Amino acid sequence: MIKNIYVILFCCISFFTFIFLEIRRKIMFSTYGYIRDKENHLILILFLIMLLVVVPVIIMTMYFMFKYNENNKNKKYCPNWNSSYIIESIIWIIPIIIVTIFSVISFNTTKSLDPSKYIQSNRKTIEINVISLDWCWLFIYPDYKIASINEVAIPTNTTVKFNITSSSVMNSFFVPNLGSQIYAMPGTKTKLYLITKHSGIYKGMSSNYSGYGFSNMKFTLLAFDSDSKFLSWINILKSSKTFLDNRKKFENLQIPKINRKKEYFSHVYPDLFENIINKFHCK
Ligand SMILES: [Cu+2]
Repeated sequence: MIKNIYVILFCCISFFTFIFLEIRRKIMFSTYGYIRDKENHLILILFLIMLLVVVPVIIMTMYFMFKYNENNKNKKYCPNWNSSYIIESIIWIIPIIIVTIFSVISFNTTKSLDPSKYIQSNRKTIEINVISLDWCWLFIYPDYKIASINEVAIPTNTTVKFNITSSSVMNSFFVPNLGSQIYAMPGTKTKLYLITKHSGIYKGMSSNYSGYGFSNMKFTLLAFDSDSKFLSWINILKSSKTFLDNRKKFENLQIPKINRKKEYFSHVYPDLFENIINKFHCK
């Protein structure tokens, strides 16, 4: 009787674990980006392969509980049993095969999702320069010579190329719902390609701890499904009264500040991004 309770308990725990994973999957998999879709696909495949291990283990556990139960009159008692080549082979070969499959799939997918790899789309690539500061994000549109703080806009289904650097310590550029993350490093330019599939407001952040004001170092990514909406956002920036037209104004931005509000600049002096990278190199 007590043994049966354990079985029921075991089944219940398995069932609820499954439900929990299912809910978690639903939340995790509500995504909107090309890269993130591929990542989810990888997670799902690995999850299914893992079930090939988990499900037999659950079944075998239950089977052994019944088979070697003291009430089972048909059980075979073999106190001198010491080894079995069949069992040894199974417990070594199957894990080796599974780990090999895991490694090959993970390696290939990870390699194909290299953030600096160009993603094809049938529209003109938009380039955005990103500078991480203490503790905010500065986005520069070199084609329009405008900039914004803590807000960036892109059109959907368009390849966006982010050139990323840091004017301070190391940070990490990350829009969780769209996929890949890449470091923003002083003196270095990193590249990240993204494509948004649906319009909306996305949360962006730094996923690399960088000091006191780090927890508020967040930005908003606006994805517009039409060029006119995107251009009207650009025009809002262009009509801003604040400029980023000299070195002095940029230095003001470099003063560490917590919880900086979004800001728009209608003019940015040329080569700002390159200057930031070069300031860390010896003259
Ligand atoms: Cu680094």
